[in-house]
Amino acid sequence: MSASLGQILDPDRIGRPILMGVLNVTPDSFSDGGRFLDPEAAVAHAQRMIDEGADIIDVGAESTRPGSGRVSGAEQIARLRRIVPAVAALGAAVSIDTTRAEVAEFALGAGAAIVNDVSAGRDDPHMFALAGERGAAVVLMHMLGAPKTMQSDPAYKDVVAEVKRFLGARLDAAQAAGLPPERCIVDPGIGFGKNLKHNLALLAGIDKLCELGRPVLVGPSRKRFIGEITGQQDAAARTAGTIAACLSAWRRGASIFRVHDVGQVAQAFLVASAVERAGEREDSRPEGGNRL
Ligand code: HH2
Repeated sequence: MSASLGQILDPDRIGRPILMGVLNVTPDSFSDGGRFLDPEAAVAHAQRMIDEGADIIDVGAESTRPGSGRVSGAEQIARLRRIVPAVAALGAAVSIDTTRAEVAEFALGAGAAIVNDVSAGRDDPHMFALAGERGAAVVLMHMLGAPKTMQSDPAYKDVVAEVKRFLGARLDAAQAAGLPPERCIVDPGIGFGKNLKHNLALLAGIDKLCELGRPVLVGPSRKRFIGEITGQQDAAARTAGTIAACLSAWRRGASIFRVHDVGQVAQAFLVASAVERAGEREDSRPEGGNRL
């Protein structure tokens, strides 16, 4: 059962976590580049992720891995042209992972409902106004610098406070441009201008980001910091570490999880949710009652 846009945007929603499956229509993404450039392979992968429990399919045509270069709007649209309408027809919400308003405009016209903007509206001055006019939701993500250079010695005094301040300022900028905060989701941008210590502090500090009053999305999936902890060099083999990061963030209030391995993450959440529910039932029993 997939979540509605209203449920996705509700910061007070309790219950099943929302899973955003990653569909990279790129030749060079860090863990799955080149696998889904072909429209048939892309749509089949989207269907597989929906069957496994994805509520949202996040389609992107530009890699933002550390060191990556830019892809023009026209090239992104060419990669997406057949894929976005076909994925939208599958029934899950579609989000478009782009920082360019012309790409977002194409995708919203082809059935997408969410813009996932890793620049939080800083790359393209038209992004917020476009999303505001079209009734779209927007993910505002924190990034220090740009993908080309962001991992060269990132520095913060207090990473959680600085990321929170940035996201608060971007919520204000969105509102000023006609995009109400009720349609925004915030994201600390795991791996975007952050070292291992910064990523861990942000995952541990999700409760502070929840104070912004908006749903918090996290995208730790397969990222380098997991390899730094586990020693796993193969990005596609970092699922267990991804699950651990998602569960920790969930316990601290994150509600949307951008992941590649939807089926495995969904199973982990089913078990963790069942344990939480059992704990709540235990807690609600009267003192001294029969606990068997
Ligand atoms: N991470 C990636 C891309 N988009 N969007 C949000 N909101 N949050 C994230 O953490 C995030 C994101 C990087 O992952 P991936 O898409 O797998 O790699 P690439 O950028 O190389 O395509």
